[in-house]
Amino acid sequence: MTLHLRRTGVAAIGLTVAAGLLMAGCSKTSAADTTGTSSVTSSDLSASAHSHPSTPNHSAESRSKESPTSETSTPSDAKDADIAAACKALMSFDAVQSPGGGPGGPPPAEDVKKWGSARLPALEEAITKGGDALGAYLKPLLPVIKAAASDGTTPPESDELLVSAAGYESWAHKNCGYQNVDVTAVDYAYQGIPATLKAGATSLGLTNKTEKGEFHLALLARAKDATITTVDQLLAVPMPEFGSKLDMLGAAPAAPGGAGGILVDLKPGRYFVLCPIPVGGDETSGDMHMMHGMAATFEVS
Ligand SMILES: [Cu+2]
Repeated sequence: MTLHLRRTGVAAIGLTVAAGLLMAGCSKTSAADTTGTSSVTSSDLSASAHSHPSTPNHSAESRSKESPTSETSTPSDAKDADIAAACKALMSFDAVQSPGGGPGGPPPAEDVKKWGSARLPALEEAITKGGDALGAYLKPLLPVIKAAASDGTTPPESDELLVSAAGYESWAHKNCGYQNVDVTAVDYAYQGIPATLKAGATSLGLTNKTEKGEFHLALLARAKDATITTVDQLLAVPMPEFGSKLDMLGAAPAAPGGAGGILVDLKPGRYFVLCPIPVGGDETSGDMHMMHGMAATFEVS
């Protein structure tokens, strides 16, 4: 299976999907390349979405069952682990925003190198401190991040990597004691996003309960223009400028029936959660879930 959808939109908006593994700009699509020179266009935003079968390994069910089982079944491991240090490392890992690609192209190797180099120490720290349960999720990421750091290799599309990312996010959600936000994605809305959240370390988990078999994403962003405080105001921004008006903080991708997450240190202010996945997987329409209700906002105080 391919992961086109996971990089969808998000990628094109110049940010990374969730774990940041699925890097931006690699969409070969840009089919409707009516794109101008602006860094983000509607065709970029809707690039490369395909309906995607569910990834059974990290279904919503397994998210709630698998991790606790593996974690609680290794008490000796837990004793040796330094959970707080591992959590801090994961937070740092997620905080590195990946380079955006140019329209229709992958990010420059130099940018990928910087991204990989910034992430590698955090990943190694999390593997060292987190114990076996967390390590099992993180180790598949290691060669990918190393390759990015050493020669600027863009991470491949891979279900295994997505499952790894979902796995460590889920581990953090259960073990780090951060402010947890549990969001459910339906077609097309987010459920469970509170109007206000406290500042500080936060784990946002996304569970995809699509009935249309569509991928969903929780793209966390802040508007650069502080006068934009509502979803309507934000969505009124013309698509060619849309991406450039946002600071992207991360994205949680979730396959149908699956889950994803983001770790983020929230600062006071207004935040938006958006799903730029194209409706029905139609890459060329420019019609995205966020235009049909899959957009939310919250205030951090
Ligand atoms: Cu969606």
